[in-house]
Amino acid sequence: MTDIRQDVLQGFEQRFGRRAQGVWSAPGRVNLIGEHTDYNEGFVFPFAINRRTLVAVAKRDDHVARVASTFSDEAHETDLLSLRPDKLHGWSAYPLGVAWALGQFGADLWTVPGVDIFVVSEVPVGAGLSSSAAIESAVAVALTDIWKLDFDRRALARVGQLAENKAVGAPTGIMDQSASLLGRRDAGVFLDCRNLHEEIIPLGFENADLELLVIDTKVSHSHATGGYAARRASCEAGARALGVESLRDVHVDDLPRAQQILDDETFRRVRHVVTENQRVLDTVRTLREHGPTAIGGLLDASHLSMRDDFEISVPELDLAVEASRGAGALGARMTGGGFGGAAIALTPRPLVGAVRAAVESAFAERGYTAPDVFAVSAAAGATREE
Ligand code: GAF
Repeated sequence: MTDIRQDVLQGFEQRFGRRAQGVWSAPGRVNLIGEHTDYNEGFVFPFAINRRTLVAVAKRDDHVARVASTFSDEAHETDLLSLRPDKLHGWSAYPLGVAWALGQFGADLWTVPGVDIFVVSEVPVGAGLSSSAAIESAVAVALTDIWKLDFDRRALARVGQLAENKAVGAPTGIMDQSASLLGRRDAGVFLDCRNLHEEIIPLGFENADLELLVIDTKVSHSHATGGYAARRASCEAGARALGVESLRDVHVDDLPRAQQILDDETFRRVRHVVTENQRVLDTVRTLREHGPTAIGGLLDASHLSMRDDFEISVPELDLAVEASRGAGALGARMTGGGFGGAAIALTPRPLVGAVRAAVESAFAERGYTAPDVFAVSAAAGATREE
């Protein structure tokens, strides 16, 4: 048994004074490409990573749900029958928000048993690797099993998204939960966010002797405040002004007309989304036709679009991208919602040390907090561990 499985079982026993019924897990994610396209009904291409959140769960003989974890002293307790998303607070909004959201999707919270849930995570919080989707997805699969519900993974992704939107208060899309639930080893999840049709695409990093480095800038961000919602609102305003249901319906060829109709800022937001959708399609095609060493330019272009058009980068992310490219990474970009978090750098394995050193020394020179640089690989999605 791995250490983290021991931790979650022991933590459960210490906190609740009995044994857990089972352990479930779900991974964080890296988005290879396709940023702020999900809520515009566009394309994304993330993968689940080899860092997971584990939950140990046992049912109770009443209607109470209790949650506790290793990352917070705060434990929470609520009656399932009086769960309200606006009454949840702190980290418990993630697991208890999922219990509430399952009810919204048809689970009968009057008949299911109460539960004790203990959470342990190796997905860093605030690093842009979606520790939130990892908790939501782990709890979603655990409760689905314990409560004997008949929800498929796409429905569970929507459950996690609803919890995030209503209980956590972040107006996010469907990408992170989809990656965490649908991920496969060594493969990316190419998702059409309009119909949630997914295709599992082999990444081939290992055979090409490549590492995907994550550079956690330590600039913490939250999507429940500010910039994320503002970007989403700009996209919706752009779609309305262009007379389309969503920006998915705008194509690269339509951009000159869009520029005549929209104000400069809205146009640049729209241009990011429209060109990013195209870059996702190009990345998938290039990967298939020429392999992963050929996708670097698309990653670079994505970063520039987020920096200049969507304006969601920060100086630390730009520096991470610049320094890793300068030291030989094939392509690099910020990943996730932006305003902090992590960059990724697709790096030939022999250059990993040089890229890490270049990023660390560039950060030190500017007086930035030391970044955390580590390799991730594509891993399986949410599962029952035991
Ligand atoms: C965050 C959100 F949760 C996702 O839904 C997505 O919009 C992403 O930012 C940006 O691509 O991770």
